[in-house]
Amino acid sequence: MKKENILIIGAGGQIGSVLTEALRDVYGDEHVVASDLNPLEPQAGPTETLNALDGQALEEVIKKWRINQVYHLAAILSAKGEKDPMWAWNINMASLFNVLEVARQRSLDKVYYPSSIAVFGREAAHLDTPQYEVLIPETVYGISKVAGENWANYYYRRYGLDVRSLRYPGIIGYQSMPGGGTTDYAVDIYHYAIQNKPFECFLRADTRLPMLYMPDAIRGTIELMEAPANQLSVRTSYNLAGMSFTPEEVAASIRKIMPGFDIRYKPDFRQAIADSWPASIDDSAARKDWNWNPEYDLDTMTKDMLHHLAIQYHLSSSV
Ligand code: AKB
Repeated sequence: MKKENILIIGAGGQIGSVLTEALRDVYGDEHVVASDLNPLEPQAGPTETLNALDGQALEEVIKKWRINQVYHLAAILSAKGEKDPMWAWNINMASLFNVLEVARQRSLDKVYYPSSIAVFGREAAHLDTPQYEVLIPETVYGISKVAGENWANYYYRRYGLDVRSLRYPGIIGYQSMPGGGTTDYAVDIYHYAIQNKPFECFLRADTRLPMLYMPDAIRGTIELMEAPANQLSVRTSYNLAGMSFTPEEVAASIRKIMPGFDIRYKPDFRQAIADSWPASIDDSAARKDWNWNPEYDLDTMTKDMLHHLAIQYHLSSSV
């Protein structure tokens, strides 16, 4: 077992809950402290109830558990952020500054900070959006991620703090539910399908967005964090891609297994957000620097999602 003491902030969230388990498999239950704003259920390793806006509380948790790596996953996502932009900006930026400052002052070894495809706006190339592209985001979430990436880069260049980051596309998994994002439909759709319920999609049928299956996202995150520092040429945030699809394509993929699946379309305010994002991402820098290589495509993901959800919903079918 490797000797690290890791703190996850936002461990109750969609990615945080799955990443906590994966990191505990690598580093041992006792070496991964799961923290969240809301109290977490008792679990295999230590937990803390922590508001990342409280810098002093954050520092105390870091001291208490002799933390040397922080994964800061707490954030207000794209759709929720648009309901109260100033609130979202304050949460996303103030929590990041607390993490960066305590990491700098206590000379932590590494910090992980997720960014997002939301950093891009309509001025960016829509297809195969390059690593180094104009960043004019149209959501407060995207603006906070552009700023956050630049602060990550600043702390690396100015103070030598080893901050690493990925621009996540929409993440799809059966283990947890997303909240407040524009890509959330791509998780919900599977839950409706497995329960034989018709699904109302808040995006248009032809809205193509970059997506990634959870096992790839978790593996990519850990691979980036374990890569030798001298191999990393990007210190803002790496583009990360898996697949790209539209709602009608994911519905067609589900119908290969569940032919009766019914989808309707009722686009809402999230359509404008999706329209400002790329349809596909060029992740060649991640592939070159630390050998990123996703394993799942749409159909293999659909098969795996429906299989696991059938078990979760106690369905006897052999999906
Ligand atoms: C969202 O939809 O806001 C997130 C993201 C792409 O960062 N899933």
